[in-house]
Amino acid sequence: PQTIYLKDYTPFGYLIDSVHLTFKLHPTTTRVLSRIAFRPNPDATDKTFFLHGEQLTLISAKIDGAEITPEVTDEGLIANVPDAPFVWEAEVEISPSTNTALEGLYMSNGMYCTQCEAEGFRKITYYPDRPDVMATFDVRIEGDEKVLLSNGNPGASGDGFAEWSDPWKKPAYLFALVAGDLVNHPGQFTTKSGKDVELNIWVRPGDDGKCAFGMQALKDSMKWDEDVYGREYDLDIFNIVAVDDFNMGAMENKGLNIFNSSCVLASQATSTDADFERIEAIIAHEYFHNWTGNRITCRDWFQLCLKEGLTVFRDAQFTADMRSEPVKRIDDVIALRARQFPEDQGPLSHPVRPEEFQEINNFYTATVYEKGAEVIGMLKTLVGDEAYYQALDLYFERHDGDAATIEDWIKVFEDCTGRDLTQFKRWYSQSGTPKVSVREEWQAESGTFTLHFSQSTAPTPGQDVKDPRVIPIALGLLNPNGDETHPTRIFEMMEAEQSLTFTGLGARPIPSILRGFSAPVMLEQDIDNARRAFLLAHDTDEFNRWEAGRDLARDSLINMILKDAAPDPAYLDGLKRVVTDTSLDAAYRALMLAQPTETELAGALAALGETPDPDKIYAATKALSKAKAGILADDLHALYSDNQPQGPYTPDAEGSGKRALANMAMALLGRLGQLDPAKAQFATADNMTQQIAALATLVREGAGTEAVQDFYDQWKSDRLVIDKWFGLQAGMADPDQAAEVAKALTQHADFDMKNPNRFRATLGAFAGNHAGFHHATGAGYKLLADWLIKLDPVNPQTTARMCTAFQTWKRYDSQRQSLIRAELERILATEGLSRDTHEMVTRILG
Ligand code: B3K
Ligand code: ZN
Repeated sequence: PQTIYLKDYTPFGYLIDSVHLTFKLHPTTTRVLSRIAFRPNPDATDKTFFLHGEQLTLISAKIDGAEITPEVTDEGLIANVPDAPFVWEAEVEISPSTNTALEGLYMSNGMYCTQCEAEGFRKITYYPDRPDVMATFDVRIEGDEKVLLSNGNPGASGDGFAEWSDPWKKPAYLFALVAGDLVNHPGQFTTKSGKDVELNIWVRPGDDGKCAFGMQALKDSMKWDEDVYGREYDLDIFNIVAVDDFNMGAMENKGLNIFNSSCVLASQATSTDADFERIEAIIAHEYFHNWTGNRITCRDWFQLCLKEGLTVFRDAQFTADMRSEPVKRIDDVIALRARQFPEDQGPLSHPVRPEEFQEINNFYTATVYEKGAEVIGMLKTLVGDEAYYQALDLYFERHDGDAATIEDWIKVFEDCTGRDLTQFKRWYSQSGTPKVSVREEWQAESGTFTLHFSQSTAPTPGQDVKDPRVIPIALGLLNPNGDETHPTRIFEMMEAEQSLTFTGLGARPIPSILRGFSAPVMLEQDIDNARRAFLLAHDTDEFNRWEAGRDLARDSLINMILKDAAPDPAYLDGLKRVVTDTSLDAAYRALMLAQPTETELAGALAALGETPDPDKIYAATKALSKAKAGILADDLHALYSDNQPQGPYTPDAEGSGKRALANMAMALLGRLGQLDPAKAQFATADNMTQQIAALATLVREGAGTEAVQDFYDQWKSDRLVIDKWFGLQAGMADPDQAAEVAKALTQHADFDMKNPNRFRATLGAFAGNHAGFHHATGAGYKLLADWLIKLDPVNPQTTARMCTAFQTWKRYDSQRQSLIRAELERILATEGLSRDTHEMVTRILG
């Protein structure tokens, strides 16, 4: 396979003035007619006229009306063209119904839909399928379906056809088409300059009752982007469509966002509080792309974080504003550590802006998205809020209509602030998670307190030497009484070693370091449990307060695993105080009650140079939650009943926080053998949050057989709920039975490997069942590998993504390592393996 390099970028030899497309829809023989006005690009030296095209049957091609015979390969075509403006016309045939890769034009439940990012448009027609070639599109769709949609504003329509025209120049990856017998949930928004926008969420008949929440989220997003970033919507209409078969969450096509139905359909009965929050965030994310991604797009795919990091950062700000800022921050850091840290510390490590790839779809990663967002958060911290929004204004003003680069992005900050950001840019080019160590020095006689910081980053694939980065470290000081004497300030670390001194102190202070997780680093502090318990009780920074509890829990678990220690009383006492402190909000207390996952513990052990033993981790995790249940025994009933939200169900921060805390209490009661609350809740719940939490508690305690069947009978006609049913069983199965349980689920009549949601719900959840997946027999590894081999020819993108389940393989003992290696090699030896999976497995093997 061919490797593409950032350093090889050259502009395309031609510019496009306009694109006209006509689609004559048919499940197996759709015809696509294109008429494209090209002219030579004065800034390009290479004038090869190469158009991408894959899996297309070329019917005819013309230049300025004259039929030509281009040179066609598997990847595209080359033609001789005039050194002057010319019109390209082509007719191709494609087969949407046999397109199971879900890239290009495909069919899902009888409806036509598209996915073109990153390089799917080349499966629709011949085109320079690269983000720096931008054009206006006029589209005519001919088909019998009731609803025919494309990007932009609607034009003429009638019996069997509809026309759309998008006045904004866009790259082909933002093209979209939808055709089907859909119904709409309508809405309306008036922009701040008074423009009326028609809003629609299009769904299959029967799903129309699940659109109201998404519609409100869309309106909230539109308003928020006006208020916070001054960004207004720019078309007469904004359409969202829900499709069942979709490789990712959603896609920001101009004016026509296409969503995985799981990321837009919401109802009290079928969606959990977490689903509601996720749906709100994804709707916001895709909407925010209209400016950060669409109006300003990426010059090439190496710049992906330009739109994704920024848009994730923006959607996180939105969620923090809509809900709770500290809770959102804690959730994001948990996710970053669970998904990005392992990636950045293993064989798949790559810079936020990668410099090479074989298959770009493999780089829609936690590093590009989540670390990309962290980098923007650091930039904002360093320049301050005011300069941040000024720089963003300049970015929108200077680059509107551009296909931009990270250099362009950094330059607006430099121009606005006069700061030299050369060193900061290392965050985009250096991979790996920096480790920051802190040593304290206290001089009692002079009242001087010094923090000595040092930073280092371990080598990563292809990068042996790391240079010091700019690390904004938010910190404050408390005195021994627990009062904050020095509020949060930002220490800008720029050297490998650097110190910060405080003078005139009456007593040795207790520092609170890396508040709000101000940089995506691993902090190493030589502090004892008494100090952590103190911070858990007194820190004014809610993030660090949570972090102190988390550290205590983790260390306690590690001591239980490595030294057969008993659960740490300092942790349990501190936890009890926080969890029963009714002045703290319920969501925060629920977060405090949670403990590190088994996968996170495996990572923590590996970081200590220990080999994680999945069985011991499983046992310790269970033992710690029993100990928590024990110490909280007298409080659990009250925690459970006091936190039942009153009145009708609302998926807002307050209601979900209470349900989260009550459900935790229910789960802990389960650990004490008290299953009545769970049984009653399962029987009477009027919302999915409570129903599935009760089911999980029953299953966890080995008392769920009947409830699992009841749940299936109740929900068998709802695909999204049945995904949860598959996921819960595969994810929670007893480690010794997990591979069998997961295998049986893949043999269930409702298992459908062509549906990515179902595949992920089953095998993704199984891979997340740490002790089950890593069972010493290797049965888990074999099951996953078997299914990856089966799925690859059907859907390479989803297959490749799920290979990441193996990315941490070098953490484990040599026995497990050789079992995994054998499976990876078996996958690699599969004949006709996709480029996607080939690249992933090769990198994972290292
Ligand atoms: N931009 C899309 C992701 C496309 C993934 C292509 N493999 C969704 C998003 O980030 O908003
Ligand atoms: Zn995005």
